[in-house]
Amino acid sequence: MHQTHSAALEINLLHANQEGADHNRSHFNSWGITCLNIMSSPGAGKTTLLERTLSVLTSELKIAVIEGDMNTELDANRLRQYGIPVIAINTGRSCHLDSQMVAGGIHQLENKHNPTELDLVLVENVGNLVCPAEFEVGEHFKVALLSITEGEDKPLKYPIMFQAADCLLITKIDLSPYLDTDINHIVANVRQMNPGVKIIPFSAKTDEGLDTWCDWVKTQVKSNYHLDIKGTK
Ligand SMILES: Nc1nc2c(ncn2[C@@H]2O[C@H](COP(=O)(O)OP(=O)(O)OP(=O)(O)O)[C@@H](O)[C@H]2O)c(=O)[nH]1
Ligand SMILES: [Mg+2]
Ligand SMILES: [Zn+2]
Ligand SMILES: [Zn+2]
Repeated sequence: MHQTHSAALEINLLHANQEGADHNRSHFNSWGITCLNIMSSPGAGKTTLLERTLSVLTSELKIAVIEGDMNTELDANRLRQYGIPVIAINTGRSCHLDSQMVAGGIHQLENKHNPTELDLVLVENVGNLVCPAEFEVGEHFKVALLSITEGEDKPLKYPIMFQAADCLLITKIDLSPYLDTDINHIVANVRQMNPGVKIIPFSAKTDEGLDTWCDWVKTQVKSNYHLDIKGTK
C-alpha cells in the first residue's frame, strides 16, 4: 500500500518535471541553442571539465553555463572568470536540478543576455549519480563523468545514469599509476549498461582526451541545428 502510494507520487513528480523539460527544450530550440546536462558524483571533475572546455571552445562557440549547486556560488565564480554568462542556481535541500529550477535560469538568460546569440548551454548538475539521470532539464544530450578513483563497479551499481548518458568521460586518468583501477574493466561495465555510448578517457591535468571531447561537443552542436560553426549566428 505504502509502496504503491509513493510510486504514484514519483510518477506524478517525474511527469510534471517532463512537462517543464519540454518547455525548456522549446526555448532552446527557438533560440538555436544546444544544451548539455553534465552529471556525476560529487567531485568527479565537472567544473574542472567545464574550465578546460571553456578555455578551448569560447573562441569557436558562444557558450553560457547554468550552474547547479546546493549551497554556494563557488563553481559559478570559477567559471565567471571565462567572461561568459553564468547563471547560478542554488537547489537548497534538493540533491538534483529539476526542470523548474533550470527554467528560472533560462528566463534569467533571456532577460539579461541575448539568447539567440548563444550556441551552447552547459548545465552543471548537482553532484549525484542517482536522480539527475531521471530528472530531465530540457537538455539535448546527457554527459556523465566517472572518475577512476570511484571504482570499476559504479556503472553496474548506478545503472540509470550510465544507461541514460550520450557521452561518458572517465576522468582523472592521470591518477591511474597510483591506483589499482583497471580502465578496461570500467569501459566493459559501461558498455554492458550502454553499448552505444561515446566513452572518452580524460585528464584535466594532462588534457588527454580534451580534443576528442571538444570535437564531440562541436559535432552535437552542429548536428542539432545543421550549423557551420563560427560566424553562423
Ligand atoms: N588529478 C586530477 N584531479 C582532478 C581532475 N579533474 C578534477 N580534479 C580535482 O578533483 C577535485 C574536484 O573537482 P571539481 O571539478 O570541483 O569536481 P565537481 O564534479 O565539479 O565537484 P562538485 O561540483 O562538488 O560535485 C578538484 O580538487 C580538482 O582539482 C583530473 O583530471 N585529475
Ligand atoms: Mg562542480
Ligand atoms: Zn535528487
Ligand atoms: Zn519559458
